[in-house]
Amino acid sequence: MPDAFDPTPADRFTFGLWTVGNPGADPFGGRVRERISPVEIVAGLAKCGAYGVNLHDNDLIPFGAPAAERDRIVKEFKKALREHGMKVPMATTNLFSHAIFRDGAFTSADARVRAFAVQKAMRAIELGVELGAKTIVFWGGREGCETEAAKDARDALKWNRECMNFLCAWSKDQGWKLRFALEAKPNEPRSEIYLATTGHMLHFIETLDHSEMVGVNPEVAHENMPGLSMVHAVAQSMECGKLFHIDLNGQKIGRYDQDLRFGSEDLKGAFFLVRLLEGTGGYPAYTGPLHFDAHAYRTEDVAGVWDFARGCMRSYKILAAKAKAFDADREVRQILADNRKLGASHAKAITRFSKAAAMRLLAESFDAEALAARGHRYERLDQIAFEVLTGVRR
Ligand code: GLT
Ligand code: MN
Ligand code: MN
Repeated sequence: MPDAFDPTPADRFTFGLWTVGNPGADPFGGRVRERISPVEIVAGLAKCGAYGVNLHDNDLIPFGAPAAERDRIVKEFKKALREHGMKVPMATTNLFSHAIFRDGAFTSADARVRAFAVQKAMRAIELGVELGAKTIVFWGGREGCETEAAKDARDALKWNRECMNFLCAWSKDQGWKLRFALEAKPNEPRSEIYLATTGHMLHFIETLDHSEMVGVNPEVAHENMPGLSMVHAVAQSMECGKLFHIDLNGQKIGRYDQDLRFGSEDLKGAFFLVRLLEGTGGYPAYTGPLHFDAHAYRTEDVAGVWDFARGCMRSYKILAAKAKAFDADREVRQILADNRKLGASHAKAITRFSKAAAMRLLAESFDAEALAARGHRYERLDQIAFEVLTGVRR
């Protein structure tokens, strides 16, 4: 039975070809289900109510395919997109599967490999542009090392910067209004990863020639696997105008990159993330595509893959409704307003430095014991979040 949580294209949900197309292989066993072809994925996702599909160059076109084969595949794929009204908002480059990238792509010690990687990214970007993509994601899977004896991490950073600068300048020279989004993953597949977190990426971006066109693509799993907060990574990215794209999924802390169905783990984390993205707490909402970088459990057959895809989208919408309810709750609003009100007289004292403000502040006397004695009512707030989430409180 359709209900208010069934997705529609207006919800802006997207999946990668590599996500629903994942046939369940892992390092310990081969695939467990048929590979769903790109054309079938487009049809299947459209049927589920998705807005679009994203891809790596090699999700669609095999590595090294001759030009004629490339053109035939792209033509067929575009036809499917047209027929099903599906968009390709984001494209990316596979700079990790082929053995040539065993020592990295943009950070390979071999300059010929770095040049090849940039050329491959250029071709992937051309493909993305041809399909209508506005965002290009860079996940440097092999950018790292096993031993520090291999190269100085400062060289790796410089090489990475050179490649990004080259690609930004080339994209601008082509007259494209593309945005690049850098994705960090901390724990795999190299032993040590360069630029391991969204925070590392945010600083690296500021060192680029065209930093204005470069932002981040944080992923739930990648923040949670080392125990970091996705909510904080996304909040910081939003606050500095750098949340260009997002990878939604589920993850247990401390494990490998699980890429589980969105909402299936850390329900409260997912709830506060959706609340942030939807802007129900006050700040402007994120308006870009909502991409699921996840895949079905290895236990599933193809029918289970579509259960998985629908589940990701429904869970997001259910959490969006819960976020709305939480922020409309009178008691929640009251507690938050009370906490703000208490400090109001002092908020101005430190917003802007002036000699006079510094003098005033130094002359001020605070009753530290009285301030320390006050409870903040966060236990109550969190319990309300729990009760809203579990449906006990409406
Ligand atoms: C790979 C990785 C993802 C990235 C994809 C884009 S590929 O699955 O683990 O998190 O987003 O390159
Ligand atoms: Mn992942
Ligand atoms: Mn990802």
